Amino acid sequence: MMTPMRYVLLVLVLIISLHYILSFSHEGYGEATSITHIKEKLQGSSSTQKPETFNVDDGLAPGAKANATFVILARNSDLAGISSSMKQMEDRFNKKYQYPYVFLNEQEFSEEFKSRVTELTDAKVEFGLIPHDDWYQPKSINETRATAAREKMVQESVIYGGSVPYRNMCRFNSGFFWRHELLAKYKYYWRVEPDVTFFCDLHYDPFLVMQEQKKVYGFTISLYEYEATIPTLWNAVKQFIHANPELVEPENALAFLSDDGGETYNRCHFWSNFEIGDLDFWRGEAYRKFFDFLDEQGGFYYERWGDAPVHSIGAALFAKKEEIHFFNDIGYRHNPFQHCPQQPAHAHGKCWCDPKDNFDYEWYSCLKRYEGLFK
Ligand SMILES: Nc1nc2c(ncn2[C@@H]2O[C@H](COP(=O)(O)OP(=O)(O)OP(=O)(O)O)[C@@H](O)[C@H]2O)c(=O)[nH]1
Ligand SMILES: *[C@@H]1O[C@H](CO)[C@@H](O)[C@H](O)[C@H]1NC(C)=O
Ligand SMILES: *[C@@H]1O[C@H](CO)[C@@H](O)[C@H](O)[C@H]1NC(C)=O
Ligand SMILES: [Mg+2]
Repeated sequence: MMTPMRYVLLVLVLIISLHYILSFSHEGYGEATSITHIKEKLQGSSSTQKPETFNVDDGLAPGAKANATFVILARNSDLAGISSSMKQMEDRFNKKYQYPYVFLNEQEFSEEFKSRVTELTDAKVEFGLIPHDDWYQPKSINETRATAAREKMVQESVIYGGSVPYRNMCRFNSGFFWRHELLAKYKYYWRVEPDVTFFCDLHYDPFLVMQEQKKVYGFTISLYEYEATIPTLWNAVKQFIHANPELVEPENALAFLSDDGGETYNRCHFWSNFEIGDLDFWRGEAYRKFFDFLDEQGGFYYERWGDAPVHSIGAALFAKKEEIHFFNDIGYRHNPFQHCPQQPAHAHGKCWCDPKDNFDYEWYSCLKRYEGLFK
């Protein structure tokens, strides 16, 4: 039995020790980076070692270190799905790193949207309006032909085959998001979509991987594109290469895209709902000219060219294959596929996905072709 007097004493002792420990973490933010260090301090350790400085794995907030931002294209109606994705991003990674967010929309974001997403993070959040011509179907598109193409795709049950907004989105993501004024001050971006899942704690900063290893494009899932959405895309690509051979990188990743040296497209692409990339790569001469050429063909509207194959073909042709990075330890799901890290990454990231539910070597995955580039 504890007498009231003893109880009061115990509480007092607890308060005093807590105060003592806290005073250390205040005094030496850069010194008391771990329990071990705090213990050494309490024991009056006479260690002459230099105090540990921050590293990305110490659990304290170092703040954004790379020139980078999240980019989220969204409608006001995406608020619930965006909140879910963003909360996970904060919990799994960004509460330690504090990278800013840029939201883009062809309509004004509502006050509710802005306040709800802003309260999910301590980092800076900016909201941008997309310039009219970067989003809407260009005047040069023959609407009679575009309408007929959409109707045919609806009959063939092609996913989003009848949608103009979806086509606007694909064209914008291919050729315009990286030109938006709110992104001008950044070099790297991480694209996030509504209703995705991040399964694992990230113990490092992927933007620093991009920066330090000079990567230009990072992915987690790769797969085959629906043929019906891109029937003439590869012909256009071949025309572009023929007219601009000097823009193609000699150490490219063409073997990821084609099994016959470029004659035909095997439809492999990186799934662009997840991307960590170098904005300056898209801004560069090769990709910019490539996009402009594709845009002139009208295939974003006469077919339904996706930003995933367009980005992937651009990255594979104009970057070195070593500059394309597989973020194997980022557990990620966008319905209906997921990448679940295998051991030991699974345990290291405290991932909550089932390691057996992993798209990497399913028949519809292109990961083996990516890995084949380095064999
Ligand atoms: N502002 C705006 N954003 C859009 C529009 N359509 C799609 N988006 C965004 O563009 C991205 C891709 O759209 P999604 O609808 O997720 O397309 P998807 O990933 O191919 O398909 P599902 O996720 O399976 O529906 C998401 O970030 C959407 O929020 C649009 O008309 N306006
Ligand atoms: C627009 O497309 C339709 C259908 O393909 C074609 O008949 C028409 O000539 C085109 N119009 C112009 C101005 O090119
Ligand atoms: C960040 O990157 C952009 C694009 O490369 C560049 O213009 C800008 O100066 C960079 N900012 C800093 C602080 O390095
Ligand atoms: Mg999506």
